[in-house]
Amino acid sequence: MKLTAEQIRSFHNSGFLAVAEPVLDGSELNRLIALYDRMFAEQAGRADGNQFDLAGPDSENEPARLSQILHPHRYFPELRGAYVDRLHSVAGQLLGPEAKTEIFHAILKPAGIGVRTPWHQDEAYWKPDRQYRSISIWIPLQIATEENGCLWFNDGSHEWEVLEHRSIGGDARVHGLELVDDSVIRHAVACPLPAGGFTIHRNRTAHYAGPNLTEAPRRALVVSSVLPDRPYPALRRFPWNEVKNTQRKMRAGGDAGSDHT
Ligand SMILES: O=C(O)CCC(=O)C(=O)O
Repeated sequence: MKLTAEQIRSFHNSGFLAVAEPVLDGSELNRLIALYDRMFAEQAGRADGNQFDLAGPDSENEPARLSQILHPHRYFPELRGAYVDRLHSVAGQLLGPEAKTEIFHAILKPAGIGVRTPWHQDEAYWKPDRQYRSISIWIPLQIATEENGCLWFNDGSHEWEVLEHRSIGGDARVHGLELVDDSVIRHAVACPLPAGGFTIHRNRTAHYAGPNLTEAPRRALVVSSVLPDRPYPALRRFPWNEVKNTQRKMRAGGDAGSDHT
């Protein structure tokens, strides 16, 4: 899969790119959907803190409204496939040959009850003492629309510092983060996609997805590609992660704080 010069230029200018040409064919899509639904039905990774409700207190008694599984291929290795190699070659065109590519997470907005993913920058989840250069490739396993929760990006926000975040709703039991002041979002672009199409965004690009208002689940798989991180050249703190007190962290034995969403 080769990006055009215009796509590469647009990605570097805007901090995101939507590619409508599917990276998955019909049989790969069907295979991945079957695995995906099994994985979420079994709550793969829950005991390790890798499956949780990103948008709520993640209690055992309530259905997750934004269910996430980090590193899902550790539980379902069959999730890997030739599409990861195809995406690695796309990532190489943006980050260069040193980039390493792997499935990163799966995120499910259930039919009807799936809530919004508030505006955030991925780097806000990570370790503040490291400097990152990475991309996330978000692939819907069905059509993604404004009604079921396609991604939106704020054009140019990859150039921002990491802005102040907090746990969603200011509730430290919630793993998911949101920008404290989302009035900075002035150039939001919705990116609807066909099944198997994909968006690409940088580690600081501010992004959002609306609630799932449809009768069908919104399934998305995320592959990430990273260059080696380096020490951050100044003292930096992300206090919103220091005060988090999540069930997933407890299940992981207290060590699940800086994982990516
Ligand atoms: O799928 C979503 O709702 C949000 C995904 C996201 O924030 C990400 O992959 O970085």
